[in-house]
Amino acid sequence: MNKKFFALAVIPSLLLASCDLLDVLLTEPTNSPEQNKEDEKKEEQKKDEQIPDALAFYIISAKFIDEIGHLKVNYECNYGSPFNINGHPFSHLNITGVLAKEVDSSNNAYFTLLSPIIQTTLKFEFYDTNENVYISCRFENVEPYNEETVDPAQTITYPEGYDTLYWSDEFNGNSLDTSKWTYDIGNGSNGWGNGESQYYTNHNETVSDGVLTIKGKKEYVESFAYTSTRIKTKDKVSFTYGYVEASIALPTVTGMWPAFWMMPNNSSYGGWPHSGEIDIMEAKGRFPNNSSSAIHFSADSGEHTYLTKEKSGHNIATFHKYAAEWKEDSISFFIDDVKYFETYKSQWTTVNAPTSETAPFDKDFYIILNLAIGGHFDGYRLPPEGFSETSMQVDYVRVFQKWGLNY
Ligand SMILES: [Ca+2]
Repeated sequence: MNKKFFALAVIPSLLLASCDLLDVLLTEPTNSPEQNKEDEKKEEQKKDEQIPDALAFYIISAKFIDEIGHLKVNYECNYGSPFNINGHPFSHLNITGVLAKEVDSSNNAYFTLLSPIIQTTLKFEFYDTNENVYISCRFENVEPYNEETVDPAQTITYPEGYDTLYWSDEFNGNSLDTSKWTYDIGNGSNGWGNGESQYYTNHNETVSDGVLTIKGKKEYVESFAYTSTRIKTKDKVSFTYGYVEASIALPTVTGMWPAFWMMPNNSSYGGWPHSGEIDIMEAKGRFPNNSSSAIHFSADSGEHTYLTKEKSGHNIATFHKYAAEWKEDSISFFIDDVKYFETYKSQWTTVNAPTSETAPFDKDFYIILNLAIGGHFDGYRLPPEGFSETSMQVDYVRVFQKWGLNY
């Protein structure tokens, strides 16, 4: 097997040396000159013995060893292992957001990834003890578990400038993957804060032929006249920044309010709207050629405020790609790769971090898919007489990031 060379980083020894000196001056002013001399000598010895001029890391192979995302990576490192580089302060190895759980004596590192089948390019990161990425490197030929039936490269089109698939659900199974999603059940408080008329169940959705279908039905449950489903990745998959895309076909029945959106995982800046909300796609069923995007946050005064834009000219009943590109300084929205709305950090605020330039859109968010019925978005309109059911279909949800950026 060909060995490939993937990363080389020269240790900034001059910088290290001057930092060490500064550290000595700041933290040990009362030491005797002899003690200082001895310490310096020890430091020098330590560097001579333990810090290489360059660190090289070779990935020999990376292979999924089962269907549920267990990955085995065989590597060589010219200076110890990723977990024990002879005293050099690397604390851990991370691969596209997931920590290695174990390293064996044959230089195999073991990971559990969220997207086992379709991930063919992986990003490795060595961290130092201050949680800074020290080396980033990539490996492009990850072997899927079953090469016979899956050609991972064929199914994914990367957005321009993005080369890492951080997470996705392709809906290839026969039921909702509950390692990725959880249900919101019921009608929430005041229709999930929106005056929605449906009751969300854990069974109005199906997964088949590679597509998630969420059904909105005329059906009485509890005291509500409609049922539907709402799913989210909260506490399972959340992230900061990236290109978030789903291919979705929407219902065109009056009263339908389908959405693909994101909420903060930890609400670090306080309850809604202070920690933000990113609505990648919302639609009103009675307008079959329109959808919109929005971000919500709080003004300096603490009042709810938002930026939104509607786009028309696409038939929402057929599949279209709806996406948000979320960066530190902007959030932009796309339909079928065409940008139609951009917001900038100078427009964002939250009352609970008034001096931050990037708050509240600088923390981990999670993804939500739902089909609401009624609610304030389209003036509490309900489906017409005789309505029985309709649906929203999702081919995939993907989160892309850029290799080399420390997301
Ligand atoms: Ca699919």
